Amino acid sequence: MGLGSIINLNVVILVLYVCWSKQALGVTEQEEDRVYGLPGQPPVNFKQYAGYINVNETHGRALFYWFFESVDQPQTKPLLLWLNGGPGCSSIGYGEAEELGPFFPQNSSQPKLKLNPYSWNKTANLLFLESPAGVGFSYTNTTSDISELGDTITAKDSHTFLINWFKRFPQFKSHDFYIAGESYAGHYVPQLSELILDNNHNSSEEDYINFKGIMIGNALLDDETDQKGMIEYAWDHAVISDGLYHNITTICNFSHPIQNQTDECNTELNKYFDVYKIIDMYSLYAPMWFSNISNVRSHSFSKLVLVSFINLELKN
Ligand SMILES: *[C@@H]1O[C@H](CO)[C@@H](O)[C@H](O)[C@H]1NC(C)=O
Ligand SMILES: *[C@@H]1O[C@H](CO)[C@@H](O)[C@H](O)[C@H]1NC(C)=O
Ligand SMILES: *[C@@H]1O[C@H](CO)[C@@H](O)[C@H](O)[C@H]1NC(C)=O
Ligand SMILES: *[C@@H]1O[C@H](CO)[C@@H](O)[C@H](O)[C@H]1NC(C)=O
Ligand SMILES: *[C@@H]1O[C@H](CO)[C@@H](O)[C@H](O)[C@H]1NC(C)=O
Ligand SMILES: *[C@@H]1O[C@H](CO)[C@@H](O)[C@H](O)[C@H]1NC(C)=O
Ligand SMILES: *[C@@H]1O[C@H](CO)[C@@H](O)[C@H](O)[C@H]1NC(C)=O
Ligand SMILES: *[C@@H]1O[C@H](CO)[C@@H](O)[C@H](O)[C@H]1NC(C)=O
Ligand SMILES: CC(=O)N[C@H]1CO[C@H](CO)[C@@H](O)[C@@H]1O
Repeated sequence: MGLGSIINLNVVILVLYVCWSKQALGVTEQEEDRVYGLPGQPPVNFKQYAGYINVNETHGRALFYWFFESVDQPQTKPLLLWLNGGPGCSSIGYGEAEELGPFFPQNSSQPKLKLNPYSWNKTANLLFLESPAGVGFSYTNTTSDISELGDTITAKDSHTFLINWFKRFPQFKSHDFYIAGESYAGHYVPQLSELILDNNHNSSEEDYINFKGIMIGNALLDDETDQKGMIEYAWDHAVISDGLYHNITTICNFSHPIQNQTDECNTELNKYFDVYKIIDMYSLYAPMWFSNISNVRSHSFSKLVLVSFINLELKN
């Protein structure tokens, strides 16, 4: 019996011991992830869980999640996965802590969380995922993974995450499942959706996901669609007039790269940009919050769009 087998045997004994002691204590992996309270957290009547799900054993990749049951009757509510964009934005730091999550951290000398009255937790069970590895609390034990990240790995790991998350939370497997996100999640959401749909066609019943729909805010899909969408949005929210909308849609061709638009088109686009000097394009009905952007006025559309996306990510 070589050293290897002694180590293997020890590992087996250790694994058996761990399994046995967990069972003896009646502790499941799900219960181990239960969060009973956070520093500075007001009392709440819903359950929350947080932890890691392994998505790739050989490379040691694990994704971090934070899950909130709906405030009442979680067993009757759908499950919603939320993804922030970037790429590189944390769904905990933005989605949970500033947008739709139940808790907003406060800037105070002591840890302090405020309840978010606009959280989506009344309607749905909320699952916030840090994705891909390297974002937020999600990690890999293989440093070279970080330079190989991209949409393909992100979608695949997120899919593996879901399969394994449902194994830890089997009571949610039959719930209607939705994916929502913003900005660069305009890539994440459809690509993960496609993987789920493909996999649902011929997966085992065990890996089937009861997938019902998607929602993307401020989606970054591709330049042409995004630019058309921004003009469309400005028009149907009465930010620009029928006349300007007509001029832009007849003069500009967004199939062309934005830096290749004609002078005639740019003249009309500048009128569109001028309006957003007095209206916050990310919150039309709220007072202006962001800094003076008129110094980018003369820059091209693409730069302004980029600035806008950066603004959004800073804000959201
Ligand atoms: C783990 O990740 C590596 C690198 O991303 C990939 O080559 C490998 O196929 C993955 N393993 C599994 C089981 O998906
Ligand atoms: C990463 O490495 C640490 C330290 O060896 C280990 O505890 C952890 O389980 C590994 N993570 C994964 C996902 O394999
Ligand atoms: C948090 O509060 C401290 C002390 O009042 C202040 O200096 C700091 O700028 C605040 N940070 C944010 C992000 O508001
Ligand atoms: C079904 O599984 C096979 C083998 O794994 C794969 O090649 C094929 O693409 C899958 N079909 C769909 C629709 O995902
Ligand atoms: C639309 O273009 C025409 C021709 O250049 C111009 O006279 C008109 O003022 C433009 N309309 C708006 C609302 O800018
Ligand atoms: C817009 O540009 C594309 C690519 O050059 C071209 O195929 C298309 O015909 C143009 N559309 C119009 C309405 O001119
Ligand atoms: C953009 O315009 C330049 C200069 O006219 C031209 O050389 C280039 O091919 C155009 N690019 C595209 C993708 O149309
Ligand atoms: C905004 O920028 C313009 C041009 O740089 C400057 O003239 C104007 O005073 C600035 N406005 C404010 C409120 O800072
Ligand atoms: C919209 C909504 O009902 N949000 C609730 C989420 O949960 C917290 C904590 O119970 C409530 O305070 C929010 O009102």
